[in-house]
Amino acid sequence: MYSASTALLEALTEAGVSHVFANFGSDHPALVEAIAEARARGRTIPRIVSCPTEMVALSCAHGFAQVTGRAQAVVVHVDCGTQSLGGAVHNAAKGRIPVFIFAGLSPFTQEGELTGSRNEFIQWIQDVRDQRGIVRQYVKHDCELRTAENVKQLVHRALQIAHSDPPGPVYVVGAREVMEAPATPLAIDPAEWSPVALQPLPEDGVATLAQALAAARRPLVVTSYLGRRPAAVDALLRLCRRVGVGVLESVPNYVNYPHDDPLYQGNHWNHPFQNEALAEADTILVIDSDVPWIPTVSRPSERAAIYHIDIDPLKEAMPLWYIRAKRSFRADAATALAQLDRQLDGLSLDHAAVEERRRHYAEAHGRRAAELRRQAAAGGDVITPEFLTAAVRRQIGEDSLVLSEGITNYPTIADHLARTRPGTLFTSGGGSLGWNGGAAIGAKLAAPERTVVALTGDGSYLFSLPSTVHWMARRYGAPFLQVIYNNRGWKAPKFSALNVHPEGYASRADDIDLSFDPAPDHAAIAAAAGGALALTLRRPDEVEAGIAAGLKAVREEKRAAVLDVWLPHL
Ligand SMILES: Cc1ncc(C[n+]2csc(CCOP(=O)(O)OP(=O)(O)O)c2C)c(N)n1
Ligand SMILES: [Mg+2]
Repeated sequence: MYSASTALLEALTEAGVSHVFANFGSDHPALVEAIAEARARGRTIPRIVSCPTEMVALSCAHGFAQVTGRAQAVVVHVDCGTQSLGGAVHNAAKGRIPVFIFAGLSPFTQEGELTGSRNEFIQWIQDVRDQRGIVRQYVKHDCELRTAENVKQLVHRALQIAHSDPPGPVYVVGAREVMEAPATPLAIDPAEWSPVALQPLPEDGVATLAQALAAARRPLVVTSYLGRRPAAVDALLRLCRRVGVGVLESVPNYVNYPHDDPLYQGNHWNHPFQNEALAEADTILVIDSDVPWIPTVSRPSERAAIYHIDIDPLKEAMPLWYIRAKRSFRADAATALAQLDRQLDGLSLDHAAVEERRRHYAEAHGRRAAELRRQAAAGGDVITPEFLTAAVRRQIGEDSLVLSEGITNYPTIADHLARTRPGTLFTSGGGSLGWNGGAAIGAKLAAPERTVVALTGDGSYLFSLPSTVHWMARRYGAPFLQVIYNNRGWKAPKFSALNVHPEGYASRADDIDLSFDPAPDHAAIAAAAGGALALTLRRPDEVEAGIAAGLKAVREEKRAAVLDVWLPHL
């Protein structure tokens, strides 16, 4: 039997999808049957990974794509499973993550007219008016498979859209009868469905930007997600060293620049003060950033000339967005930076000026490094997040893949991990908490030879559905080290409230409903669900040994480890 579902699996396999993160239901008999048939006949299909909750399934695909750049498939159950994807859809959309999501539709016949016709009560309940509407404002593309005859074309098309810049999630639905229907086998050349070519800068833009950077006194690059393509990091490093340009990361989602390079000027998040490098810059090149600065607290000088390169410079999906740029370009960062580098071959640079800029930035870099070393020292009898992160850095090695959902500790994690290699640190890129556990599994499945480390707030750990995550980690052989930055609750909303109302009632109240006391035994959840090594660390002298034991469990025993590390109370 060659059904629409056989065609779906075949198209995914041809397109290089190696994993299907699945949560099956009454809409999927044809797919379950096609999978079983393929296995029985020895046909290659993607690995099916059962995910007890959909939010975790999509987070797995998210982490996998961050490591490889490749979309994986997520299969969910009609409207209910689609809703249960929850905030993971927001994260994939905001984080520019390619992923193929497939959901069934309730059968559209009820008298047995077609194979797959209704035969369960729930098929009336789950028949909704606009299932695709549930996720439409978050996906790049949505479509319905209406006939078995063009399933392969529509799957390849959806993946082509998902992978074309800027990447994003796509959502495809098919009713039970359509997915059961016989299809005519069709040969397709996947090369004809490649993503669209990356966009370069226009020639006059290359000249303008190279000139502006070369002539500036304090040129600064501000970036957040340029490091999604490691090639762009190398290109940025070359350009900045050549011209003497500083680099400031704003809300970084990736490793955008090696932290040990003297031109690196740190990372700015919700810090409630003006960033110095930003204030003194006279020429600013914003490349790949959704939030280059927060004008109410930190902004460029009025006199600074701002230039902007982004694959989505208009941020069309955000109602409020502007940055006063002199020129704005829609272009791929790596391509644009390579063009600028070539343009500089034809310019005679003022070497003394380049040297002065390098020296200026190196001095600021040195001051910052000294301050970070001071912060990382042990803080008496409490475990500070700085001390913890520095210990994690020392033990995990430069090549480990780190997923950070540290929330109020995002800046500490970025600073004290001080990553030097592109593609070794990720955040979700979105704002819906709970990505880290699923993403860690996805990252491990994508790179089984690497050590995977998830750093999470205690709130974000609970949002990540740890019982699902740790059951999957054991079931699918995806062990990772998870470190919980446990401040016994939600510190971020406290920061938000006191920022707006510093002297209000909330500032004086004993309880503002944000603490988790008495705290759950977080690590024990993972032990119960997936046999993880579970450790709770309360004193600084337990930290090094705890991390070592966790890494040993992950690397040698091939089981996950959760370290619940008690930081000062929020
Ligand atoms: C799905 C979702 N629900 C609620 C929020 C609002 N929120 C932002 S940060 C935060 C607290 C996170 O707690 P934790 O992970 O422990 O980090 P901490 O703030 O303590 O550093 C909450 C509830 C959100 N961003 N996403
Ligand atoms: Mg917390």
